[in-house]
Amino acid sequence: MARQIMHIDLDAFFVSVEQALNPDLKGKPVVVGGKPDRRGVVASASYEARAFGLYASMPLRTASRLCPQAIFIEGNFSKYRDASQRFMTILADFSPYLEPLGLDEAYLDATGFESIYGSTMQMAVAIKQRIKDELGICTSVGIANCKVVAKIASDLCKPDGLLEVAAGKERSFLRPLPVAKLPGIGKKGERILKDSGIKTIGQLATLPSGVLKSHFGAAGELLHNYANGIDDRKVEPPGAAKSISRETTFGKDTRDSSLLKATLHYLSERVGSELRQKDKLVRCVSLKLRYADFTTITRQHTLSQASDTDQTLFDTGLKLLKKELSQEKQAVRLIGIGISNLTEAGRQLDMLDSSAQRLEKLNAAIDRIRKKYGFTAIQTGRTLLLKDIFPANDDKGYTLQTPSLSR
Ligand code: TTP
Ligand code: MG
Repeated sequence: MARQIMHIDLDAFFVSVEQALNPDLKGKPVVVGGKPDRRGVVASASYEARAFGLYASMPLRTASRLCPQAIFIEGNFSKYRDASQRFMTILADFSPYLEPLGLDEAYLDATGFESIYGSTMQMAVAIKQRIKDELGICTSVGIANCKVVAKIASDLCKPDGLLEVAAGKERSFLRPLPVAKLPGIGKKGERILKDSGIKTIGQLATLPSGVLKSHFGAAGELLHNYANGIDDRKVEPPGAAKSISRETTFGKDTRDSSLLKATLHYLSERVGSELRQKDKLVRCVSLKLRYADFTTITRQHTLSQASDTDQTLFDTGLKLLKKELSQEKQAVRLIGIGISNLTEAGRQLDMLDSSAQRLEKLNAAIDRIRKKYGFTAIQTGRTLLLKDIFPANDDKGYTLQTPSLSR
């Protein structure tokens, strides 16, 4: 099932708070940032002020020249902090899967909530209405199957907008937009791309990821994915027991089962090592695969007993891998393993299970040796294959081919 991610952003936030507290300011060109005779820049401009060409970060003097009738306000951060807290509290009423980004925006995972509200669209309408009723502020909401598309959608439909990008339409939605709309492309990135004749996200999407890597380094692969409407990032509530994952993109798409297994084993070891460092146990193991045509799947399995051993992670991942590859014939571009649902390691292992105990001891011993001598000091049978494929790199382990994604 496609995910339903919302990006929610308050319109002209600082100005809207001032307008809610002083209705005389409504419908007028208003600037928060300071008086126009001051050095300093516009922090927030009302949409009426934007009609005169004003925008955030513009010097106040320039703003007052372009729009002399604008009302300039110093601003008061504690008011904005209070409004922000109330905004986030309203959102949390709608879904616990909430990830605040700064003061006036958040991602919300609404997958599975359709049945409660009728549709994600109707849920978004209800959210907008409550914010309007309780804070007196307009909001814009983007809905899509991933974060990056939802964020671009909310930006495009401002102010007081609501825009849903239907699953499967991500690429056609992004295609005509200027590259600057893509998060991560700043002024410099825009210039580099313009020099190569790339103006739209659609043009960017068709560039081979290698070309983007040469311009943007490790971020190139990510940009390539974003431009194609691919973004697997989860909505991560703050403070929640985070998931741990490791993934890598192969230099060349592959169906070679030894290479897939070896890589999966290596990634399982890396995940397991971090899990034990955090002194946690895990119940939910997931495998992620991206195929040659960029279709990306994740498959999950819940363990009957919480565990922290590399072997359990690998065995579970391998089962999921075998099942998945028996149904899909394409070559694999990326493989990853992740764990979620972390619990405190209360040593819940069944102490009668001597093989579980042995594995636990073995993993602890391997971790100690690796801590002392580096990750590649010990190689288990399966990862030995990697030795011939990827160069070992001090204590960080093998250098996988996309370090950005291998974390
Ligand atoms: P934004 O959401 O970027 O801007 P906005 O809410 O004013 O306008 P809109 O979302 O409708 O385009 O930023 C939120 C607040 O953060 C903004 O009201 C003021 C503050 N801010 C600054 O102080 N300086 C800045 O350069 C920017 C961009 C924002
Ligand atoms: Mg905003």
